[in-house]
Amino acid sequence: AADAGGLPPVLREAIRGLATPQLFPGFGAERHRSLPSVLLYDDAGLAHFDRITFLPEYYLTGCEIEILQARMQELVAGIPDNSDVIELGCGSLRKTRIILDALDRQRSGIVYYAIDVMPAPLHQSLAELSAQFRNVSFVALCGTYDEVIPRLGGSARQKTVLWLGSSIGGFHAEEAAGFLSGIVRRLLAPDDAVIVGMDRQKDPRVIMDAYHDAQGVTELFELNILAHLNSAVSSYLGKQQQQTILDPGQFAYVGHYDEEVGRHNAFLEARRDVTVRWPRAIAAQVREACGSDADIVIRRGERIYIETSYKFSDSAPEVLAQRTGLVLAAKWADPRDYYMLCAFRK
Ligand code: AVJ
Repeated sequence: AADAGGLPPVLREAIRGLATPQLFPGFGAERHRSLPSVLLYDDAGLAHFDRITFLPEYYLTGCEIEILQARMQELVAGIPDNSDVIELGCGSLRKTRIILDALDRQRSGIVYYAIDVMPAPLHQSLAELSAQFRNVSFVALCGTYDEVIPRLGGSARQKTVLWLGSSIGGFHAEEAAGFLSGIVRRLLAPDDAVIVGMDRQKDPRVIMDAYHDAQGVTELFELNILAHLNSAVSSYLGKQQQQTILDPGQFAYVGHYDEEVGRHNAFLEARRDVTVRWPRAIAAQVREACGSDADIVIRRGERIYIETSYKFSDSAPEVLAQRTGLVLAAKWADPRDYYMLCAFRK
């Protein structure tokens, strides 16, 4: 039998998601083909996303920075000398720098752990950042949370975990609570803190604009998931020659805000009938992942589900606290009430 092992988990998930439409929370009995949203974040995807955070329509980042600046004293007050600050998914470090600046001026002995799956933003910034601060040392940890969290546990120092950018919005409610409970259990001691950025429910037009910017950057960002899939398969096969699983030119980005649930959903819609032919070199792995390596036909108009961005109600932080066994200590909003930063304590 052919060796069917070794497919990276994210590719396995991508292949299964494409081959077999699945049920998802909030879509009723409708099944969707899908791709794992982590595939959005290769170097190109991160560069697109960084551009998104500067777009006038994408208010989330600006609001979060506004809140951080307005509430920095309260934030710093909760972070004692000689404690650890751990940022989950630090991205481009734009916000990190604001927090580090304040900590450096007011605290000593802070260790700031920046965790991200992508090495690029981390290592570019590491040298640059660590040279700038006297009272904060900066440690970059590259990897998935499962890989990295075991390397953080065990210290007796007080911890503050930062989970910013409404990253929590990418998880369905049960997953978000499960993920956070895992952090609480594996990483936190009583009195340790978690700060979570949550985008709020608001006028649907404001949210739709945030995900349909005039310059089309969001569309580039979403379509790039296909280029990344193609290059991930290529590099798995160790070939110089680029494999094409799905051609980005055959898809269009479509996003919808579901006001009832409070979430934006992003899809790629086939512009014409599209056939996926698995490269022979991965046929065995495809069979192992989904039972068959038959061609897939994605009909014109069919939508591949890419990502969800939940928008949160007033009561969401309290519900999250209950589900994770945390105590909601503070809820900070921007003047327009578009966004909130929530501080929880164990
Ligand atoms: C990084 C997941 C918070 O959902 O708003 C931005 C990703 N997608 N524009 C979000 C995203 C399209 C973003 N998160």
